Amino acid sequence: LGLRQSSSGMPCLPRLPLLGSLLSLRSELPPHLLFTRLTHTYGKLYTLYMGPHLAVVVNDYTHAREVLLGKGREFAGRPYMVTTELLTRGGKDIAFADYSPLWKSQRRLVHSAFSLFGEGSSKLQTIVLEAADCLVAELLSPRAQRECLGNSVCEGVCKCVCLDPAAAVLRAVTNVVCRLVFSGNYSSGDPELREVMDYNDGIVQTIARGDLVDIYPWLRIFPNKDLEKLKACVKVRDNLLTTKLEEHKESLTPGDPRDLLDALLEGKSSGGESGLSDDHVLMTAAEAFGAGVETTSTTILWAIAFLLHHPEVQERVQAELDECVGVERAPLLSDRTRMPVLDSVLCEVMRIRPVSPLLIPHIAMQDTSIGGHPVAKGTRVLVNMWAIHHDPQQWDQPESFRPERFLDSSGQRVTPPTFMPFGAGPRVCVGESLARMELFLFLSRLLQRCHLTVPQGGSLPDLQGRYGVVLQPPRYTLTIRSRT
Ligand code: HEM
Ligand code: PLO
Repeated sequence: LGLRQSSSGMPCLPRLPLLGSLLSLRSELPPHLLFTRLTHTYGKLYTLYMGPHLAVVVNDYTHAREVLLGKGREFAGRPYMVTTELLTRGGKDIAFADYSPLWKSQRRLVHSAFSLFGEGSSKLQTIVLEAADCLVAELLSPRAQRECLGNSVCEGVCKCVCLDPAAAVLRAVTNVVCRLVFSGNYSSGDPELREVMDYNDGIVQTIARGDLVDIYPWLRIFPNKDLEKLKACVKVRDNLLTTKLEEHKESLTPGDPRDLLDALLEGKSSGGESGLSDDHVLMTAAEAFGAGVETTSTTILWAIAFLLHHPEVQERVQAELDECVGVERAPLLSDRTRMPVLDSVLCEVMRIRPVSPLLIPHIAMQDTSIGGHPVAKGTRVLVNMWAIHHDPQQWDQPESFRPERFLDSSGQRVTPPTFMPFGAGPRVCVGESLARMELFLFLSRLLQRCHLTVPQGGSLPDLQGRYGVVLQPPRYTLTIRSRT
């Protein structure tokens, strides 16, 4: 078609010295939508230059599978970024750390620590249900009723509450993760909880957003407000977690880990994972904490937003809850296999609004290839999960919210292979099963006890996401009514 091609033979966006393809990437659109649109001109596999760095953009399932699974090990590296280096003390975490034997053992350790709380243990279930009950109590509390945004219309006569759920959801999820990571438990209004929520928010706003300083590291020598903000938030995080780490070191009982910090400390000193330093323990705990909060709260807020748009789906979920669980007891993880409707709603939410639409950038650790095209060591690979989840060749009417696509003709849950909200292969999300359990418990309890609607005279939530290190829904208000 007369398109420029890079040395690999893949179509390449126009490129200038030093700037790379940045001029062609200037757009109103967030990157995942821009990359998807560019497929119309360049096809589903193309290259571009982020400043001096060559990147391949993968927009289809077949090549994503090759990168993540078939050649997963070859593409398991991570690029250097100024912001993530600051966040992780030079890659002593898991998500932003380059591939290494130490990274591998860190991952293994976190995996086994999570299984302590997850499947086969009732710990996670107890913690989440307690947090979900607090959330419902807070949403329907007399205070919420007094502060209800709809009081000017109904003068407090109706018992429903109209509010923005974001802060309460974030608080509930943060509390679950505090308990899992360092056995913290905060009541609403606790200043330390506020501190945690504030620093997390500051980091989300400033980290790995594809900003110029991540492309041209030398820019860090110039004053940069975002970088200053990131440093300040990281400092607050470090003070808080260092105190927790010291407390844990003093009170740890060998062989009886209470939480993730204990499990990491044990793994570090058991010799099996030698090479792990206190910094690794701290960065891993901080990351599990950050990932646990941001991804889960974002998915819950997306789920509520789509249920407000589709009241008939909410009714179907509530009918399933009434039939499988009733009103006498809370939903349990053991109910999950009997509740395919709720499970399909969660899948559809993660398909239509993946929290991480471009995953985390991968890097080729050796000379290799994609789709037969040579790819040199050091090339970045951006997997556009948004494009894969919205590919009209794979999904019927991909822009429509239709949970039924995850059910077969007898109503059982099915998972198309092109559905990969957690990524796949050696870099797949370590929190996947934890996240799935948590999402199921939170949403089932919320929908068992509450009915959610759009406020009278109010508007439906905007469904365009705000792109950042996670794709967040814009703020919205809803009306909550108790179902009991
Ligand atoms: C990585 C999604 C929850 C910890 C990832 C990746 C995705 C993802 C797409 C990147 C995969 C790649 O780069 O190829 C999600 C979603 C979640 C979720 C959709 C919930 C709805 C969690 C939770 C935790 C967690 C609860 C921990 C408590 C991590 C870590 C990595 C990761 C540590 C880095 C893995 C690596 O680079 O080796 N996640 N995640 N995630 N996630 Fe999650
Ligand atoms: C969220 C803010 C925290 O303060 C730090 C943090 C750590 C891990 C990150 C997470 C943030 C955002 C979501 C990420 C996660 C690792 C894996 C996860 C990027 C920045 C996803 C969805 O890929």
